[in-house]
Amino acid sequence: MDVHYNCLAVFGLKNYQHSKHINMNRQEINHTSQASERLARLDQMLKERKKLLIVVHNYPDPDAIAAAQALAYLADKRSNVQSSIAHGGFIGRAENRAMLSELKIKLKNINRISFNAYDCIAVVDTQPRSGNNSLPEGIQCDLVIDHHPLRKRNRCEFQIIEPGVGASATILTEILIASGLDISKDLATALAYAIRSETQDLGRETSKRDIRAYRHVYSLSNMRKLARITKPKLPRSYFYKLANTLHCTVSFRNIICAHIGDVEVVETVAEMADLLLRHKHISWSLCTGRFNDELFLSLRSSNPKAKAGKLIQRIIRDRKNAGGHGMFAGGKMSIAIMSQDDIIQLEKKLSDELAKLLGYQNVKWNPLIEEKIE
Ligand SMILES: [Mn+2]
Repeated sequence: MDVHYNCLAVFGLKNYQHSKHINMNRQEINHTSQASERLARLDQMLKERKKLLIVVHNYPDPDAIAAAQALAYLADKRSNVQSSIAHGGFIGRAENRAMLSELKIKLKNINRISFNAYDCIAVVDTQPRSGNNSLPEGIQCDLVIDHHPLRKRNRCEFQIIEPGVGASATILTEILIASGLDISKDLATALAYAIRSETQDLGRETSKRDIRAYRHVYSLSNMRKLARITKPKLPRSYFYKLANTLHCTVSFRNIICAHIGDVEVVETVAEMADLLLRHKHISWSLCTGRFNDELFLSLRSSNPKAKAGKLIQRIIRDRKNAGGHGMFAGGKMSIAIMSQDDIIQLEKKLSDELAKLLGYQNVKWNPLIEEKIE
């Protein structure tokens, strides 16, 4: 594949298209030339810069981590620019922790970053001034690479925002391929895991470009590491939370909800929302969890035409702190000054609000599991 992409640069697009040996359609060729243009712009932007700060979202997921890692690699190899990757939360989910340790990825806490030390700032898998990242308001961002719907117009030098793509890692993989650089086993493994997990094994909001990028990086991956990341050992607390979640889950028609209370690991909320969506008769799942005076929400739909990102903004009536894709979205609300009873009321109201927005009246929630198995 590498050779093919290099041909494009050497012989130009026209010759490339007429080659009988290369099995690529016009659309693929367009995306390949788009990736080459992006690479050229990236090189141009990083010229004469020394240090790049890559900001990802708080509690970053594999897509954010791998995309940032790929950008850091490009900056280093193409422009001799060194990068730090920073986020404002931490990483708790076993799979994501395994990804960091197996692939030796280092992330920094944004609170420890002195912004003056960087002469270029990128935001990856999120956008400036959205509620899920900790880039301070006053800091000018130079580059955005994301696949969430456009938030607000940014005055940044270069932005790639493509909601039609399943993963930010796909956008970076295409640019990496266009660069002709060797992709190390660890980086390929990170990108493969990112695309796989972001798209729920290529089943959720997956474009042809995601599949093509995935095939490329998967073939270069370290399979043993990929297996250890995908199925890591889990702590006892995980099973405890899983049991609790199942016991507090309720459903009505095609909607399933679980308000799982205090969580040690924020990512558990999204994980349980994904799990509950697998219920046979369900096409919407909502899960919430409390962490550090905030209530985190994850909304999922199995309908490719769903507008989960818009819906979650309506449920919590806040556009800054909620948003996402068509089939999966997240948000958060402050519960700092609320009593325990008020929080329980709020959680119940969120389920009712979801059902109402989906057109249901007189909603009666039924427990998923009737009683404890003794
Ligand atoms: Mn993403």
